Amino acid sequence: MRTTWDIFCNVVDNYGDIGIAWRLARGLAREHDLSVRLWVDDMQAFQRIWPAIAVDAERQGCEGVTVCAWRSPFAATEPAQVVIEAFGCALPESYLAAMSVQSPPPVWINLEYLSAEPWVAEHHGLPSPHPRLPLTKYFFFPGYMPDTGGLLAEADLVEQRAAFLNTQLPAFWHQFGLDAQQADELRISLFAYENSALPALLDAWAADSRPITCLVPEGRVIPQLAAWLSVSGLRAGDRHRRGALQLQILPFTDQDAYDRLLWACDLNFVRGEDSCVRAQWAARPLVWQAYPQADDVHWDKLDALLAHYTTGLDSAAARAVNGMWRHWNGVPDADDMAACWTAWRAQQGVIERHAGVWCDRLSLAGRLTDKLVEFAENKLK
Ligand code: TRH
Repeated sequence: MRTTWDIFCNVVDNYGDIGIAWRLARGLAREHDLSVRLWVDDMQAFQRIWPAIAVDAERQGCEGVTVCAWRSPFAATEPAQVVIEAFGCALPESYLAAMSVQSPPPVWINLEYLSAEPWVAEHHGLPSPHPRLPLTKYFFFPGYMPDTGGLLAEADLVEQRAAFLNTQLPAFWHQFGLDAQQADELRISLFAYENSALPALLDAWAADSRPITCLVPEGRVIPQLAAWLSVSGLRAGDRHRRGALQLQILPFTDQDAYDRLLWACDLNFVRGEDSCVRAQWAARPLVWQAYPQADDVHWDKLDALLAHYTTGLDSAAARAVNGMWRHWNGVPDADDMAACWTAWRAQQGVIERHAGVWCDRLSLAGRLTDKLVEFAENKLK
């Protein structure tokens, strides 16, 4: 009998919660032959990152996963052997009560947000007994170090990326009406939250000495881009030129197609959690915009990842990466954007080589799906 897993995902905002829950569910079903149910409370958001999802279906099979609508009140359901509560989403009370009368009780795991901060390793795997019920919840922290829960990645990610780059790149550009890249051209993807540093970055790109093509999936930065271009609105397919910069709006695609965009571009601006990790696995330079949090606590997360990421990079290149990332995140002590961009451009070759080295180093953290399965199996014994 295959071990049964339930993953619960409450979509707070954006696409990170469902993006991670879906990547995890697919990975567990595909690579570990588990029977996985994914409970999601916002099918609309889910459909944005995976268009095959039917928004009205109570239950549907997709990619080997049983996708279930998480409704309130929650219908009586027999709990799985392993229960993943994504990002402390709080399980339905009736489901929790059903878990408490199972024998043996399910392995209950809270999957936490990813951070490169040093405290993550100390907290990874810690138990928390339920105050009333005979249940224990374990905290599972993804992370960049071997003593954390590791990172989401498909087992064949490197092969998939290489096959795409070897055989599919011309067709990939062609679908957007783009020719093969010119020798001195830089192709950049931009996935970001609203950002006050954006107009100055676009100015710097427009003033660059070499051509830059910026590809922007439809989303939160579109109004800012339209304002910078002095146009009334922007839609997928629109293309505008200002100086050296050509801006093109792309449709928001499914997760796998977005990966291909990251693999194809020379530099990727990413945000939040999942796209940041995917950009690292793309082995290309990236600029990360951390999910903004109250009291700027996300700056700690930013600096923690920067400290890891720039280890082994020579000091001028490390300064250039730090400058871009920190300025993009509104850290007040950073240089202005034009200076940051000039410094980044001067170090581009070094930063590109480092992106490949970093991607290899990431594997040392281990794969989250493998570690989660091992953790759960040990508890089930
Ligand atoms: O959407 P996000 O900003 O999600 C955020 C963060 O995860 C944050 O940590 C969390 O607290 C907050 O949500 C609630 O960024 P993220 O994490 O990169 O998720 C985006 C997902 O969307 C990712 O799985 C990739 C996917 N995606 C597509 O499928 N198609 C696309 O065209 C694009 C641009 C993204």
